[in-house]
Amino acid sequence: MEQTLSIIKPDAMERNLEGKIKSILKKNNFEIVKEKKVKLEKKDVEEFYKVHETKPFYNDLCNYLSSGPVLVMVLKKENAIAENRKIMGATNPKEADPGTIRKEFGISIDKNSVHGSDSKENAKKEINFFFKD
Ligand code: IDP
Ligand code: MG
Repeated sequence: MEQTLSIIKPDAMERNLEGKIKSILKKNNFEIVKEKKVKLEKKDVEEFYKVHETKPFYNDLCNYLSSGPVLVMVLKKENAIAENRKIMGATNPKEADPGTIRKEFGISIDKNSVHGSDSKENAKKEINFFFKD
């Protein structure tokens, strides 16, 4: 069984989509093994998204992710990383497949409702970032 990190971003939290997104995860047989609602400081987001620090959207991304509460979850399933990316859909909601979370709920490329780890290495790092025990 694999684990991945999922975040429900501020745009979705603000629209009270937490329950709807969690029910999509459960319907797709993800087990939510850990979860916490947090309001991140900008410096936390800067560290979390350090891989993107040279991108033109980095500063906006860090401001946005620290603009309101988010729900951070550890998801467990066979091939959880790829399976979660599949149900999330493409980064840009306009390009996401029908039925995906981003197609259904995403507003724009930045306000795309959810984050999901993209590799085993990053999943491990990201889970450890939020749940160091
Ligand atoms: P991902 O979330 O699908 O893995 P990444 O390329 O890792 O996409 O980008 C991280 C986040 O940065 C995206 O989810 C999105 O919120 C934001 N982002 C990515 N590309 C752009 C862009 O071109 N403009 C604005 N924001 C972007
Ligand atoms: Mg990514």
